[in-house]
Amino acid sequence: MPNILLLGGTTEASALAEMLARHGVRATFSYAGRTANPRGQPLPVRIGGFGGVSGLIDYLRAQDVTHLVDATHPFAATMSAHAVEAARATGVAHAALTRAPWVAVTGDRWSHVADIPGAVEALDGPVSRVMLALGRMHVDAFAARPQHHYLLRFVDAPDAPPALPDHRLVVDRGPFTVEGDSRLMQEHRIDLIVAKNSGGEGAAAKLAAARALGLPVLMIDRPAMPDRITFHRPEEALDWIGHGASPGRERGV
Ligand code: 3Y8
Ligand code: NAP
Repeated sequence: MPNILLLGGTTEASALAEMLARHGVRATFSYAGRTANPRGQPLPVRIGGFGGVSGLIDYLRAQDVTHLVDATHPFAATMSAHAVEAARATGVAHAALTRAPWVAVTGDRWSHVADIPGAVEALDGPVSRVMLALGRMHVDAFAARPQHHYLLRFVDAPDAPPALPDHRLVVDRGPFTVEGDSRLMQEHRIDLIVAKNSGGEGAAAKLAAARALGLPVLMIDRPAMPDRITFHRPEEALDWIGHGASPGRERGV
């Protein structure tokens, strides 16, 4: 009988959780514990890190997991690397469920940087009004560019004010809408949007809003990922689980 560990935290992970629950597949949904009130799931939920690769290996063995589905965000590179390594060490079947990167379309004014430091580097210009749609974890890096006015958007209110002298903070968890993001950009007279190339729909509204308003976007490209079976639609992952993906098991003796 399959027993799935679903590493979550994205719209696609929540969609797969719904399908697994509907099909009565035994599965556990896992959050890192980054947010105060993560969305409820129709599966048993565990919250918090595993304790590195070895912790994850122990978990896979102790829970007799047969399939590990990594549906974490494309920027959750550490978790994804651990998942590949732990699945290989235990022989547990492994697949990623992620979304294709966004590509610029007519009307988009994107420039690309490789990572957060690259985005900080690119902001060395004159004073601008910057929408930093990157969440809370990397905001301190932008203290190196204090000249700008920043519009920040976090999932939860921070314990201490962000270390940016001139900022406004919006607390909102998304998924977002084009109308809402357009209104936000106009209200705050935004000149530039900084975004991660997350893909998917849940974070795409700001790109459509920027296009409609003719605003430039500084796009942070996603980190490289190890080679692995990768699905882009939850149905494909369900098929893989349901149709004879031979449940990988540690070779018992
Ligand atoms: C904790 C689980 C669902 C999943 C919803 C998606 C959509 C809304 C868009 C902007 C961009 C950002 C951020 C974002 C989006 C979805 C999805 C997505 C971006 C939750 C969630 C968890 C997190 C963690 C959080 C990070 C932050 C990133 C905010 C839940 C809501 C910027 C990424 O405050 C913090 O510490 C937040 C940290 C990692 C990135 C960062 O660097 O700060 N996501 N987001 C997951 C866990 O604990 O395991 O609380 O319900 C999930 C979602 N966030 O089914 O409803 O699918 O991507 N999340 C980015 O993409 O750029 C917001 O503001 O425009
Ligand atoms: P990360 O940097 O790749 O992971 C750092 C550590 O967090 C991992 O080594 C692991 O701790 C723990 N972790 C991450 N995801 C986990 C999960 N689903 N279940 C249990 N532990 C997890 O990850 P991140 O960028 O901080 O993202 C954390 C979570 O937020 C992920 O679930 C991701 O899907 C979600 N999210 C992230 C972003 C983003 O922009 N990064 C956007 C939307 C949602 P141990 O080493 O102790 O096991």
